[in-house]
Amino acid sequence: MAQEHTARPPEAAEDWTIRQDWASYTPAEHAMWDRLFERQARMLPDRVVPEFIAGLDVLRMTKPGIPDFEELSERLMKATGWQVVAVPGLVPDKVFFEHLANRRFVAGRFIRTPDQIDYLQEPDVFHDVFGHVPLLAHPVFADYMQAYGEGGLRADGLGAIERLARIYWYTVEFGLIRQESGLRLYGAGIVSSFGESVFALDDPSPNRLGFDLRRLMRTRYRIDDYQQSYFVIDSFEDLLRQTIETDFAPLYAELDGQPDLDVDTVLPTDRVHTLGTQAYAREKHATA
Ligand code: HBI
Ligand code: FE
Repeated sequence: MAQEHTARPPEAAEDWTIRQDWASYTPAEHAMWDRLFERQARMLPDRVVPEFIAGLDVLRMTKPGIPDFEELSERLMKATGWQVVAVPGLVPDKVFFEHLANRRFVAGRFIRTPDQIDYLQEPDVFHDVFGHVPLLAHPVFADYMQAYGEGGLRADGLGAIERLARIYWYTVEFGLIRQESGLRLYGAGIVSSFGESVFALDDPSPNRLGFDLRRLMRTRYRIDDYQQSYFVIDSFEDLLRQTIETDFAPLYAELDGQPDLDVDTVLPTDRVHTLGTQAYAREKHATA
């Protein structure tokens, strides 16, 4: 993960929020949003879960330019009681969870520059807002995000943040969902990435495995390239139910005795949607 802020910058409030200062975006910054938006909007309709497109619509995110968080929050508040607040970059885990538990999504206010169009380390406003916010208009997904924040606050006291971060990574950021029409994207890290939106569904390289909470919590992840395994949920309802019904404290203790799993491991117990060739990863990360 990108470098986290260690000290709260002076312009940030106690809870690390800053003003978005929407009026200060330049035409070039709005144009960058439009360019990214159009590229994704063209490709996503047959790939992303339909609830994502519905979210773009209800939140009026289809209008040009970087969204104004106040306006966006007003619409989101009516839909599911969530808000979007600006932060200076990555915030400490506890601050992050505290916001989610209170139905506030923290978003970067800056936008990538043209030389960073396909890769950047810190989440910018396009990743955070285009990637994450549409599904927050979906009642069940919205509840899942809050439950995740509450779970994070409890995990923080149990020294289990890394386990919980893996769940976030393989669901909220890089999750796939099974629908009648086939596999669809819902993870924000995928839907905000031009390359990964194709790779995650179509490339023969990665594994696509059935979602299993315990299994996810043992699985390492890569932050520097496309994922080598994606996990497929059956529905948002099922994801929420499993998260709410699981008593995590004993689970953390149990998992402490088990080895971590590598990014490309396939277990005999996995429900395999696709057994990946790992050709992309092997070529890209060859160390021999
Ligand atoms: N801060 N702004 C921001 N955005 C994140 O997604 C984020 C964060 N801080 C911590 C964090 N994510 C993760 O470590 C959690 O998923 C555990
Ligand atoms: Fe994200």
